[in-house]
Amino acid sequence: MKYSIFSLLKQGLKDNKEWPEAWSSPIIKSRYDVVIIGGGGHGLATAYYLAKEHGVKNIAVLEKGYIGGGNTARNTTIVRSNYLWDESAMLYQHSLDLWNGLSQDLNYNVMFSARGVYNLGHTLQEMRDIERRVNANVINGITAEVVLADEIKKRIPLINISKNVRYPIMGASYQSTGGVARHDAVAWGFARAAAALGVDIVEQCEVTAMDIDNSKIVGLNTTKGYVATNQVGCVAAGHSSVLAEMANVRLPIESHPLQAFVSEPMKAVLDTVVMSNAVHGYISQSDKGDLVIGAGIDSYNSYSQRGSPHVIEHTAAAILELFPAFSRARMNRQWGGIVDTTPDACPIISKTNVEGLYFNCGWGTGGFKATPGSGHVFASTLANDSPHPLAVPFAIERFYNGHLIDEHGAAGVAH
Ligand code: FAD
Ligand code: PYC
Repeated sequence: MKYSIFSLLKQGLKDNKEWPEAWSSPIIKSRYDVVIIGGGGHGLATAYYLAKEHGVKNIAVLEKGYIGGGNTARNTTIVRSNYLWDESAMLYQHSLDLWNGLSQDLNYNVMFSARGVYNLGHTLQEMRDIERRVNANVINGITAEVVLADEIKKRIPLINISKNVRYPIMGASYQSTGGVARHDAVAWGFARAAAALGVDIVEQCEVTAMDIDNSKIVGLNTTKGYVATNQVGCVAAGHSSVLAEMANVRLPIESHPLQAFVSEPMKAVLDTVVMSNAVHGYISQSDKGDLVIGAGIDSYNSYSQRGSPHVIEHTAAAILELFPAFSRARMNRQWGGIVDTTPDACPIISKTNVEGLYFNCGWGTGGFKATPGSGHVFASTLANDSPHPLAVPFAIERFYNGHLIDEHGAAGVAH
C-alpha cells in the first residue's frame, strides 16, 4: 500500500482510524487443526509456512502477551550462518537463504541488511579455531574468510588493535553475507502475512495446561478458554520447560536472562557487526544510529527479563576495550530477555513421546538469525508428522544417544 506525504498527514490527523489492521484480533475458536504456542518470530514463521507451503487452513498462534514481546523484539538482531558443524551450518544457512528474499516474500520490509559480521580472535588458540571454522564454512559453501588485525583496522577505523591491552585483536572470521534485520518488523511481517492466509493470531492468551489422553494431545486450557486440537507446536523460548512440564516431557533446557543495551543515537560510525568472545561483548549500530551492545548470559537461572548490573558493567568494559572512542557515548536503555540454553548450544526441533506434541526451542542466545529457517523446517515437521531433513539431527533423542552437536565455539555469546 502506498501513501504520499499528504495522505500520511491526512491519516495522522484522523488518528489513523481508517488505516487497515495489519492483522486482525480474532475471537478464539473452540477447535483448531494446529495450535502454535508462542507468538515470537519462530512461532509466527511456523504458522506462516504451515499455511503457505502446506495448505493447513485452521491454525492458531496463541501468545500470552503481545506478538514479538518475548526475545524476538528484545534481541540485538545479528544474523549469520558461520557455524562449525555441518548440521547447524546447513540449518542456519537455510535461514540466511530465506532472509535474503524475506521482505519480498512477506511484502513487508524486515530491513535485512547484509553489512557483514566479524567474530574476533585474540589468542593463538582462538585464531586456530577461527581458521578451522572458516575452512569448514567454505567447504559447506558458506561465505567466510579469515581477516588479520591490520586489515580489520582498515575496514573499521574506530577499532582498537593496540597490543597494549588485555586481549589484543589478532584477527577475525568475517562473514560478508551476515548482518542485521529489524527484529519487530520480522514479527509483524510474519504476523501480517500469516493472518492474510487465515491464521488466527490470538494475543493475551496464555496456555495454562495441556489435555493429554492416552499419550495423545487433545486440547489446551488457556486464559481464553479450552481449545480442542490434535497438533500443538510449542515455540516458547525461555518458557519451553514450563510448557514441557505440563506434558510431563523432560527438556535439557535452562532459562537464563540475557541483557542488551543501546546508546543515544549518533551519526554513522560503525557499518558492520563486531563480536568478541574473549573480551566478551558485541556491538553494531542500528539504522537509527544507536549503538546496540550485548554480551553473555547472567549465569543464574531466572525468568526475569532484567538481569544484574555487574553484567552491564562487564559488557561496557569489553566494548570500551574494543572501541575506546565510545567511552563518551551515553547509554539510553537496557533490557533483558529469557533465553533457553541447551547443553550443546544447539536447538531442539523435535517430536515428543506425546502424539501430536512438538517442540521448537533451545535457540538460546542465537535464534533470531534462525527465525525464517526454523519456522520453515518446523512447519514441514508438523505438516508431515516427520522431521524435515534439516531438523533430523536436532531431535531430543540426541541427549539420550550422545549425538550432540557442540556449537559453543560458534555461539556468538558464550552460554
Ligand atoms: P520469543 O520471541 O521469546 O517467543 C516466545 C513467545 O512465547 C513469547 O512471546 C512468550 O510470551 C510466549 N509464551 C511463553 N509461554 C507461553 C504460554 N504458556 N502461552 C502462550 N504464549 C507463551 N539471536 C540472534 O540470532 N542474534 C542476536 O543478535 C541475538 N541477540 C539477543 C539478545 C538478547 C538480549 C536476547 C534476549 C536474545 C538474543 N538472541 C539473538 C536470541 C533470540 O532473540 C532468540 O533465540 C529468538 O528471538 C527466539 O525467538 P522465539 O520466537 O523462539 O522466542
Ligand atoms: O548468535 O550471533 C549471535 C548473537 C549475537 C548476539 C547475540 N547472539
